Amino acid sequence: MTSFYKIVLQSVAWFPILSKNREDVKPVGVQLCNPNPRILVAHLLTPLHPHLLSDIITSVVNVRQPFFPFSLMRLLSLLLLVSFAFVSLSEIASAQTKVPKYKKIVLSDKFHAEGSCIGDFNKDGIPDIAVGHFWYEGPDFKKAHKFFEGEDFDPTKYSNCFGMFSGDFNGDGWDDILICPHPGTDGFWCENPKNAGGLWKQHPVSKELGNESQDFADILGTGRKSLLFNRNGWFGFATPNPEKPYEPWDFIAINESEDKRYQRYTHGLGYGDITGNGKLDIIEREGWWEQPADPKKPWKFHKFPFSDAAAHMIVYDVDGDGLNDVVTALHCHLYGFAWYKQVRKNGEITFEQKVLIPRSDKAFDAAENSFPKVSQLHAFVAVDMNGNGIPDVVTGKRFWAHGPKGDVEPDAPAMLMWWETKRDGDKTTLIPHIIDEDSGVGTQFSVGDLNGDGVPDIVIGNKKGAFVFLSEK
Ligand SMILES: [Ca+2]
Ligand SMILES: [Ca+2]
Ligand SMILES: [Ca+2]
Ligand SMILES: [Ca+2]
Repeated sequence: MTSFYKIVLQSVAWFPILSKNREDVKPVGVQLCNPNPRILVAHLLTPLHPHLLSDIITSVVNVRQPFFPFSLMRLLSLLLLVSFAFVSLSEIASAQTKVPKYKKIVLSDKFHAEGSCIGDFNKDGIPDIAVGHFWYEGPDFKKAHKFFEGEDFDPTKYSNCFGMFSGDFNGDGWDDILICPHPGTDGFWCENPKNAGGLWKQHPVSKELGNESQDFADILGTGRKSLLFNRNGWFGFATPNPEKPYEPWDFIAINESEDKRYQRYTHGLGYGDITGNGKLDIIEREGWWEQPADPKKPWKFHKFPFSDAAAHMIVYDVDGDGLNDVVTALHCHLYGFAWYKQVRKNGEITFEQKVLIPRSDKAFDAAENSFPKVSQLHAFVAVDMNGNGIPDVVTGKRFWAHGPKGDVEPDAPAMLMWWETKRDGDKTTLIPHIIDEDSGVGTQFSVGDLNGDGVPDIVIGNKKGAFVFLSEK
């Protein structure tokens, strides 16, 4: 052990810096407070996920210790910070190739929903999850609570839940749940009864809530998320009004005149800053809509053929050139997956297609084509899976989207996978990693850190059941 580490470790052994402030870094704090230097060194040399590192840095910077003079505290905190930063450099480099491992938890083998969400529904500080009409208590998700009407649905047909998003929609401090039911029917949110049990009271979000895979994001940058969907000829987003939380959400249409393309089963939407001016634009399969200075005025449409039938369309800078790119299914009921590199030609924005899985309505030989053989990518989430600070993409096969005979190779393995963003000059691409071959996705799913290790966990609801993929070492 270097003398530098000795000084730092002996210092931190005397006071509980980290365990005081943040529940989610407690395991590290407990180890750091242990006066046994071997444990401390072991921990410092254990690969640190960069998410966790940022939490630790936050905790150190925010530390308050009444027993030490401020300057000494600050010095010790800085020493600790420097030591973590020193160790982290090599860890960040190694994390780039680190593939997360998962334990599969089967919550149910019944078909309840094709969506899921994450929230703290009993307000005990531990993340819980919901799949269809049940929410499950963390951290083990064994105890289920029914919160709206549902049943064990026939997997050859459809459920009453295509998407779910959690948030505190009435501002009472408790996480509520938004339900996107069968496309084209009325969307609603369920009010958290604050541990009172029973079914949750329902409130309207929108009539005729359309699109097969909706999304939920802070489109206007106000700190309040909006539901992105389409409604009977109109494409736009609805936001809860804090003054009137129990009334239907305020809908802003981005198209100027009614358009029959926007119907209950429309495919494809997403959001991201395409122009680079800090405002989120909205993406659809036939182009993108530029956010104007006044978002209530019509948005400018830029035509571009991204996809024949998309699901969630993901926007981030894939190749790291400073321009945001688009990742999408080419057809979410057949084969086809691509990313589109944004390029500027004479100041105009356009895109170059980079195929990841070819667009095909027939089965093809994966080995011959060197593409993974997976069809029906009907739900997507962008998240940094390996902790290198660059978003990756989680997706999978929507199992039995149209029943056992309705789609290409309906009984092929129901893959759940993530695609690692691999930047390498002109050869930037996304590399597939299979998480599971007997689950897949539905029309929406959720990713978040359920067990506090800084590694994203995945919650799935689909026709095979309800599943959690929990990260493990
Ligand atoms: Ca909880
Ligand atoms: Ca609430
Ligand atoms: Ca780019
Ligand atoms: Ca985790």
